[in-house]
Amino acid sequence: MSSATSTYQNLRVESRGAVTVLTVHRPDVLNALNHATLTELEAFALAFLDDPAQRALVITGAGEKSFVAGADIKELAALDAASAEAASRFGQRVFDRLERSPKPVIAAVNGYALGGGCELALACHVRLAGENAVFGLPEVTLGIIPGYGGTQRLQRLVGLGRALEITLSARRVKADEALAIGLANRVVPPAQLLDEAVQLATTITRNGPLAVAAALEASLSGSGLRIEDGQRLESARFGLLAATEDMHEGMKAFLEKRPAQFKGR
Ligand code: DAK
Repeated sequence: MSSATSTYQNLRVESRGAVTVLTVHRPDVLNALNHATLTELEAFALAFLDDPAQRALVITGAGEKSFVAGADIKELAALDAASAEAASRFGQRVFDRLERSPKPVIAAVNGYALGGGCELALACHVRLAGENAVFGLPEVTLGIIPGYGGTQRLQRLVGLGRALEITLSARRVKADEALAIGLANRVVPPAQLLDEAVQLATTITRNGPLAVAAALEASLSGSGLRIEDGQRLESARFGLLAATEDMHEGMKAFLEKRPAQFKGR
């Protein structure tokens, strides 16, 4: 079954051309992520990655108030030491699948992105924020720490000092500040947010898919490496791309002053 037509309890999936729009849909709890939703998110991610017709993903939350207001606190309250670690590893795995996607993943942050919701946005490649977006990691107010990669990804995006201040104080970061510190790529009026995210995703889908995948892979793998090793990785990816039909088509199309027709090979 294609990722665009599968049905889920807590997710809504819609296809806009080659772009999939995924809406986390638990409006009664501001789209908080429970285990069932994370399980569906993983199944969705695998189906999306497997679907050649879908080339980019936009993730948003149901309603006008919240992207995702965190992990579901009712479920968190029931965890013990062993189950908490396992639950954390599971959520990390699901978010890793999104981050490691060779197809771009864009968060359209339409309100609260707190705790696990902020971590979901952090696992996306690009974050567009509605003017009403509110980011934050309030976990320490609950006596826990972020468990879905937040202690690792936030510092890579905004720097260790800022990440520690945000994590330790648990304060909320509004859209303008998120933009200023690099947590959001852009701030957009709420009514235009989804369209703008889909438009950006569509722009990316017009580029060579193998090149997009290689740029994602080199950038993400490289961010944990010494620059020399990262550059070696970049050269290796460049070498692989030079053997593709798409590279020859891209350059030929430029010289012939026409749009390229990429085939992904
Ligand atoms: N979980 C469960 N229910 C939630 C929720 C959440 N994260 N956020 C909101 N809700 C529910 C509310 O309880 C309320 O339900 P009812 O009372 O109507 O039954 C409903 O959504 C509407 O929320 P409010 O009435 O509170 O709406 P307001 O506009 O007044 O406030 C708010 C919006 C977002 C400021 C507020 O709801 C809020 O503070 N929510 C909690 C935000 C939060 O603390 N989120 C972070 C959760 S901690 C780990 C894995 C993951 C994590 C940690 C460890 N391991 C497995 C170890 C991650 C942790 C987190 O994400």
